[in-house]
Amino acid sequence: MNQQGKACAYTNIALIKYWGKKDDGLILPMNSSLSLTLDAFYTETTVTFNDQLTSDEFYLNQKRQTVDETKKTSKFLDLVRELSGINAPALIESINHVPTAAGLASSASGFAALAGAASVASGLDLSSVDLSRLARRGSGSATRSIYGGFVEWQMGTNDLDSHGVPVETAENLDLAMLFVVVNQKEKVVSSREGMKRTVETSPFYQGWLESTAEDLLVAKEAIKKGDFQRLGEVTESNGLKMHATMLGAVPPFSYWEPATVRAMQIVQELRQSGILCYFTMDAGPNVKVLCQKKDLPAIKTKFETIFEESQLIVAYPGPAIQLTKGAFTV
Ligand code: 2P0
Repeated sequence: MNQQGKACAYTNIALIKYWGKKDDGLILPMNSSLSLTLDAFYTETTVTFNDQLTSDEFYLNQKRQTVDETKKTSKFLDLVRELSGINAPALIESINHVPTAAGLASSASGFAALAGAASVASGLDLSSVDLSRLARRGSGSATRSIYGGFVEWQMGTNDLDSHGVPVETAENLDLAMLFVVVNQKEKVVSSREGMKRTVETSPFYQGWLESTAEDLLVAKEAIKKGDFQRLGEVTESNGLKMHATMLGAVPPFSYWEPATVRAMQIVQELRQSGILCYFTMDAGPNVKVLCQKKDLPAIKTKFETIFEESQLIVAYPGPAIQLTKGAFTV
């Protein structure tokens, strides 16, 4: 047996954040979230089920991963084996296309590509909804990387109804995102650990949940109407509120560094000078600036006065996952 599938999935950045799980095993979130899939960072993965192998073999960027580094991938493939009735181990070859020194390695594109490649290789003919549900079991943010453009991850109530859904988008929203890479080092608190600690200990978490539901409605309405300013304002506010919950956790933590705050100030200065742009940060110090394409040159020029050119990466809205059936030999 030698069954192969290939997938290319793009990463996404949440404008309305996912922060906290109500079910750690199934990865069911505490709140619905909304993201933009981007073209600049993606993962290409090939999965080959082969009963000649004695165990799963995982190569990331052409480097063989240790048994320990392969565990999360194998656990995910066990799900696919269970669904498809395949028992064979797999060869997993994955290339992360992230610009050098970006420090933005993403589990979103990684698990979306793995879900896509493995489901094709195993002969599972999944709908986008079912593929999104499957990707969710690897990593929450991967749920959204099955679709292109704006995507809502509807939290649902169980394994069946928690998945991504494309968001109705006005045609005039001509968007871009500038990544300001502050630090590329491994984060001290993983997002998985950080969100768990926040849910369990932060007194601000309840306030986050209540206001994020409202933020989601505002963001969807702004996207539908093509209201960039409203979308930007709610994006910036939602990200700040997520980071505020971490300061209330026990022990408290923050991902910000001095350069993170400096980048936030630059965005405010740009706005004061009449250029609309808005920041958001994830579980790390890097800053993402949401803007309209027409303003990108001026925004980039301003950031170049403080940051190195190599710290600035431009991205545009990106496509849905692409699947290819590989060689099929028995
Ligand atoms: C998001 N983040 O919505 C949020 C905002 C980080 C901050 O999804 O535990 O790697 O695998 O479900 O998806 C990062 O967390 O976490 C994330 P798991 P994931 O993009």
